[in-house]
Formats: sequence, structure tokens, C-alpha cells
Amino acid sequence: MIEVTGFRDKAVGVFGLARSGLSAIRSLKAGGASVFAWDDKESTRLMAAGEGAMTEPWERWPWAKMAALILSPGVPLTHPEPHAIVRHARETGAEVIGDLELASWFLQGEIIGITGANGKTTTTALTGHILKQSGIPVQVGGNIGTPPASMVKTSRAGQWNVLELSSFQLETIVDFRPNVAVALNVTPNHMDRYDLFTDYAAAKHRLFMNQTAEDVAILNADDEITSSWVLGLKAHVSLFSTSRELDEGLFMRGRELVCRAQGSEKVLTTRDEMNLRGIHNVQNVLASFAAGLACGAGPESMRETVRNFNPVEHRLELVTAVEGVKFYNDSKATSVDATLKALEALAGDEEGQIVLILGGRGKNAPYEPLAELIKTRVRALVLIGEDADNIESQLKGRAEIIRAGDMKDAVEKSFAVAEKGEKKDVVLLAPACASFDMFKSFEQRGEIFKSEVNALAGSAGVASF
Ligand code: UMA
Repeated sequence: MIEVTGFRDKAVGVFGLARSGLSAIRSLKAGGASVFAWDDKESTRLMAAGEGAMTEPWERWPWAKMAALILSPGVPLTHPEPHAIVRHARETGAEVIGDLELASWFLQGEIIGITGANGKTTTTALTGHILKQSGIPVQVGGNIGTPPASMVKTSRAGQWNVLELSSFQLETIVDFRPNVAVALNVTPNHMDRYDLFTDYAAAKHRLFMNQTAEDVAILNADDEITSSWVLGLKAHVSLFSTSRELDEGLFMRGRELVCRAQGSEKVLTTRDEMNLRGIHNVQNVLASFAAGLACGAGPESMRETVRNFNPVEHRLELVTAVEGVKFYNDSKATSVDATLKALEALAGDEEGQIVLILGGRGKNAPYEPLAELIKTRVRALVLIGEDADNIESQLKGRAEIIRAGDMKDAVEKSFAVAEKGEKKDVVLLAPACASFDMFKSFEQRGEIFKSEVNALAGSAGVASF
């Protein structure tokens, strides 16, 4: 357990007591702090009490002696206005930070921080594999599931900590400084938490704010926002692109992924060697290669790692085929842009049309960007969840619309409408919405989708690829 001794004998508050909050409490307690903790949910408060925190409503905490407030990523700093506890902490002089900032004070070794609206998890997991296969000590965590504070005790000098970082986590950093920082793309997401798209982009940009000339910033040259960040960064910039050849950097040329540096070129791999589908995944691979090179990974080993790397669970994951109709689970597509990327990835294939399962808790972003691809490539939209009416009003007339009550219904109706003739349709779960109206998480949504697909395969008795 880490010892956050900087807070020994001081009072520290932790608000939000899920994975990040509980992990922060353990660290703070190990360092001798008096920890006060609160969460609006009683069940999580009981767990915090079990870790030795004093669980009292935050209004009753001893604010006069409170050194810091540790906020969980899921607690908004400012939306719709400063969260009451945040305002109170600032008024009383307590420093407001997140568990990422706290962990970064004690993490041993170097840090790669990876952010982006989409592709973070795949890029983080792949970068971790690349380093590992190159013999570089590494551990992986952050938004991918392991709170940064839980990584401190297993961190070592000479090791790389590969962190998937969300805008939520970056909102509360102060001194956090990644040695290598990667920005994949910035497209509208989480607009239920940010007033403006520029607020969301600004949160992501914070990843680079403490970098120095000794650090590396890896940016997507094709993305309007991340490419605009090139000027003004202190770090050494490394670019990647799938749309054009770069004078320096990593890019796609035909089906080859190429690195060009100081006038010489090397083909790092080809699309045919990758198990990941879609241009967005080429971007993820280029970003991972750039990060690997920045950490000293060898090109041959990187090529071998990508050859053996399969999609991360819930990201365009092939579940099975029923009567030749392939079912893809992209439950992690919780934004319109992620759904667009999934559609693009499948639209280039020889299969027939796509039956798309959409819906859940909307994020206040327009669905209109999907309209064109839906019109040309989607046979039917099967709508679930809270935002179904809104989706229907924005996309009606683009494809047949079918309503489903739950995931079982959605899977069965999708299969019923799918073409099973010579050119077989594919069914894609890529909801463009958060899952919380019907499920605990996108992971649970994906699990239930997969189990319903497997049940259908069992009842059809013809699961096959
Ligand atoms: N809470 C309150 N009052 C409030 C708001 C929240 O009491 O007004 C409480 C909730 O009841 C809950 C806690 O605060 O108990 C919030 O916890 P959390 O959502 O931060 O949950 P963690 O388990 O700590 O998970 C967080 C990340 N969650 C979010 O960013 C929403 C996880 O990312 C991350 O894996 C984990 O830390 C470890 O780093 C998940 C996520 O959905 C996967 N991320 C978003 C995304 O990928 O789109 C950004």
C-alpha cells in the first residue's frame, strides 16, 4: 500500500466512493491521514467505513483543518454549476484534486498518458502489450479500470505506467506530468457534463500542460482539434496520420503502416496483418507504435505484437454468427462518433447490410452525423432505451425503425430482420449512448448482448462462422 505521508495527521476528504474513492482512502489511511468520506449512495459509504474512513455528510466535515478534497472522476467539478462540495472546499482553502493527481505524486517509473474521445482503451491495452513484448517493464491502468492510486504499490523505478485517461480524470490534475502523452481525437462526447464542446476539449488538452522539452507528445494529425495543439506544446511532437504521408512521423500508405524519421522510412506492419478492423483502429495502432518507439520498443517485436492483438472486449468484438449472420458487440461505442467509426469499419466489407442496435441514455449530442451511412448501409435501426424517441425523430426515413423493450428483444428482432441469403447482414450493437438507463455499465450491456446472442445461437442450433 502506498503511504501518502504528505497528509500524515492531516484531515483529507474523499467524495465519490466507488473504485477511485476507495482506492484513495486505502492510500491515505496507509499514510496516516484522517479520512472523511461521503457518497450519495449508502452501499458505498459502508465500504468506505470498512476501510477506516469516517463517513459523515460532507457538510459536517472539519473543513477548517481539511488539507485536501479528493474527487472521483464521476463527480462533475462544475456542471450544471460548481458542485456544492467543490465550492465549499475552495472557499475553505482545501486543495481539490482527483485520485490521478494524488497517485502521480507517488508513482515510481515513467508515465504514458493516453486520451481521446474514442480508441483510448484499445490504444492503452495495445501499448501495454507492445512494451511488455519488447521486454520493457510495464503496468496498465486508469480509465481502463484500475484506479491510478491502486497502481502505486506495484510501481517500480524503470517501469512504464500506461494510463488511459478520461477528460474527467484530467479535470482535477495540478502537477501531473506524463513523459509520453497521446491524444487520439476529440469529438463530441459527455456533452451532458460539459456546457460547451470547447470545455471538453480543454479538459483533454490538460494532459500536455505540465510537459517539458524532455517529454513526447503524440498527436493525431488528421483530427481537427488535436492537430491544432501542435503549436504551443513544450514537448517534442510526434504525429500520426491515416490520410496523408507525413515528412516526419507515422502514417498509412495504401495498406502499409510506415514510420518516416530523419529521411529514412520503415514499414512497421500492414493492415492485412492486423486483427483490428477499421481506419480508426489503424490510428490506434499508429499511436501505439509511436508510443512504443518513444519508449524504446523494437519494430520487429511491435509488428509481432500487433499481429497477435485481438479487439478488446466490447470494442467491435465478434460474438458469433447465427445462420451466417455475424453479431458484433461494440457496447463501448457510447458516443455518436464511436458508433460512426464502428459503422465505417463494417461498411467496407463484403457482407450485406448492417442491422444497428442504437439507444440508451443520450448524451445530448446530435445523431445526424450517422444519417448518411445509415441511409446507404443500414437495413434497420433497432432502438432501445431512454433516448429512443429522440433518435427516431432525428433519424426517421433513413432506415426501417424497430423498437425493442430490452436486449433480448433487440437481439431477436435484429436477427429476424437480418437478410440471411447469399449476402448476409451483420448485426452491430453500437448504441451511441451511455448504458446507465438499463444497465450498470457498458460492460454489463455488452455481456448481456453476448449472452442473448449465444442463447439465440443455441436455440437456432446453428451457431457458426
Ligand atoms: N457520486 C455522488 N454524488 C454525485 C456524483 C457521484 O455521490 O453527485 C458518487 C456515485 O454514487 C459513485 C461515485 O461518486 O459512487 C462516482 O464514482 P466514479 O463514477 O468516479 O466511479 P469509479 O468506480 O471510481 O470509476 C472511475 C471512472 N468512472 C467515470 O469516469 C465515470 C471509471 O471509468 C474508471 O475505470 C475508474 O474510475 C478507474 O480509474 C469508467 C467510465 O465510464 C469506465 N469512464 C468514462 C468513459 O470512459 O466514457 C469517462
